Amino acid sequence: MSERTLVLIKPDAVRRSLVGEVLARFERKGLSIVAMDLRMVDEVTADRHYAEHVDRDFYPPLRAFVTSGPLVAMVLEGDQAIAVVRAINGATDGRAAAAGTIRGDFSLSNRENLVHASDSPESAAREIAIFFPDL
Ligand code: FUP
Repeated sequence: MSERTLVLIKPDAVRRSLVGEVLARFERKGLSIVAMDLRMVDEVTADRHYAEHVDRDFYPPLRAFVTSGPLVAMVLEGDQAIAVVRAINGATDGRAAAAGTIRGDFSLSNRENLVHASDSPESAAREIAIFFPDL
């Protein structure tokens, strides 16, 4: 079943010139780009996006990180895109993520882990509405 998912190529990936590397993995898998935009995220938007985490100890540095420079927001579409993209991204902590995943290959951090992807159809709908309200 075709799904849409919200993907962020985070500021660490932009700073490290890994946007093309990351995007190529999604494209080669067969996912379609529905929308894509390089932008800064302000603190209000960060708080909306990470609503489930705003009270966590790790949130202040996470917010500082995600607002620290431009990121690439996109909507990807394809068969079971939500699960497929999360498998391509790998486990949250780059140190534990499997080799062959984006995080496993390029991240050594539990915070600066290069990518975000929606974790359920409900999250995807909520997050797409935050970043691409016209879709
Ligand atoms: P994920 O769905 O894999 O992006 O992971 P979570 O929703 O659990 O966490 C969201 C983001 O919070 C992660 F991408 C990185 C950050 N995070 C931390 O900075 N410290 C933690 O201990 C856990 C998550």
